[in-house]
Amino acid sequence: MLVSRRATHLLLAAGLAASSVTCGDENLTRPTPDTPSGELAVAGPPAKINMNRQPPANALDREVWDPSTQPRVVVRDASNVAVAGVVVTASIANSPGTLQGTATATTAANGLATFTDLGIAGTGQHTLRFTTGSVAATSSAITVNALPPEATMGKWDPPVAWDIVPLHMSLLPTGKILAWSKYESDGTMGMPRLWDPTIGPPTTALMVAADTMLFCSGHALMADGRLMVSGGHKKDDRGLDVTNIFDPATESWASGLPKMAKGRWYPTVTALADGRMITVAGRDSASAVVLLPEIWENNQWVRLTGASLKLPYYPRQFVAPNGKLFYAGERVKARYLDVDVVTTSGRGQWSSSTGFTHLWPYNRDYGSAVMYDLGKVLYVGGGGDLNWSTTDPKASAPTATAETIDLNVTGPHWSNTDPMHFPRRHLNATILPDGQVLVTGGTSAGGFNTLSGAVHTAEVWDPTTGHWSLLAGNSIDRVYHSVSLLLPDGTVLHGASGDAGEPPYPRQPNHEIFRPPYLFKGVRPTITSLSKTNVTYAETFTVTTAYAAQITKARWIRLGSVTHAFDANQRANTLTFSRGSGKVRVTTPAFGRRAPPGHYLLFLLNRNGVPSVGRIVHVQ
Ligand SMILES: [Cu+2]
Repeated sequence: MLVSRRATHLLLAAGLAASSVTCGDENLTRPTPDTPSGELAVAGPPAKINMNRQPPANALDREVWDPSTQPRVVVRDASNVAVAGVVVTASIANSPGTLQGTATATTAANGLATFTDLGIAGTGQHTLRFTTGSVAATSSAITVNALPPEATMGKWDPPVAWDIVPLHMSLLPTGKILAWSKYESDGTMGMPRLWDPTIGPPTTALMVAADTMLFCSGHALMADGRLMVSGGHKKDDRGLDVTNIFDPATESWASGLPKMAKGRWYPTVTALADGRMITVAGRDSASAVVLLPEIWENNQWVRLTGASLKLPYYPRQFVAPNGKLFYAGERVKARYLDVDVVTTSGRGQWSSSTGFTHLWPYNRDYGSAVMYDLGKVLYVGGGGDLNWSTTDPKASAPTATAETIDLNVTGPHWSNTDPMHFPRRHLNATILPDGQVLVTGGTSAGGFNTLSGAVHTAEVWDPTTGHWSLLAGNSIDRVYHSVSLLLPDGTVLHGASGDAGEPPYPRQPNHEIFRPPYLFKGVRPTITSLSKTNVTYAETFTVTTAYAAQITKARWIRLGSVTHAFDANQRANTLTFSRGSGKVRVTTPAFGRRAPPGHYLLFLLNRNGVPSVGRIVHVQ
């Protein structure tokens, strides 16, 4: 590249201005001033290019190399003066293969051109060539190895024992996990356990005794990070009217809280856009279905007398972008609930219209649903129990079908997506950092909980293609009362099953950890620090990361709180961000109806979908 002396001079000055932030670790000296006035030396055209840092000796197919092994070259003129502002182009020097990432880098004032996100697709031995103008340098060899099978299938760790069957499970803002069962191993009332995974295995979990039986309650995390637990177990099909709130800061349960108007057994609790909580459905202490939702506001429960509706157990419901509560199922007909409107019937109103229905024309009992991105719901599996208590049409076998519901359009709009490879009931759907949805466990057989149909093979759904991919299988039957929970490190805990008291459902006081394929694709971005962990809406904050140039996506997922094949707390947003030198600037959603206040796991991802470890961020 031929550059006029004047142009080179200007580029050199521009390069120097930038060098203080971009090249702090280089060990070359800057050109010395050659005139008494301090004017800078003016470099001639590039005459030499040399490797300053070699690419990795070994890498995986398509891996985005670590910043510490991204190649760097230095460009000098015929007099050994560093040349600034010239573009260096990288390419593969030999053998088939495709260079991935940004193949050009511009020299700074010290003549260094640093690449930031290179990788090679194509196995075998490669060298890279770096050229500028008519000069070129060749790197040392890079051996690119094929990805391991786990990069496609993921991997299950062996089972890990608990003292209880952790069939209700929540990830708390402290990173600890609160879980409870129906019974202790001696058959007495199940007591919650608080497990700190950094301390030891789940058997080291502390018992945090509750006054009442929390089995079959509904739960979700409040805006301040406490866990709201509504209702509980009086006896089978009969609920308690109690409210329990666990404070992760004091690691204790609040006492003396206002009760609900009705007992609730199998209700769903949801955090609303403004931080209020709502409890919907369940059966009361007399085993009657509770028709009126109750909303937690000003530290008490208020009945929504205008919103009487008969819904089956554990409604799959989400706050929609319009701020209303969206009931996605199990019933065929979906509905919106406006919690504040007042009609002649009272406060609160359900609305629906023609077309507010599943495409699969049966009740999706014990299917799972997730809001995997803003206003986008995946409802998958379910059905298969002809004895299920609903007036809706019922299927005799569980379904493999899945459908998406887009709440961002007026309508909303239902679409078929591909069916899973297995029909499933009692499955768990879990949002992954990369935007895909993992499905674990369940049974493919009809009837309430037929163990012979237990599905061990996991599957993952890609929202961009609508396809399901088969993953590795876990070792234990996990059907009714199984859970799955995304952990901050990007793995998924899949555990529990049984503990219902009836003999053919074996108790599974254990979990297995699933390591998704993205953990086998090489270098993982790391987050060094956050400028703040308490943020508000429409706020931009800084994430310090040496991987900034490799980040292609930022997402956050609300901490999970799961039971009975549904996580009432997880939901995800894709966040806007910009890349800077050594940092990424992330902007939070505009308001609570896009991301209800509370705690989220923030992930940064590279182009392979490899996520960082999640950092917990509190938005309010
Ligand atoms: Cu149950």
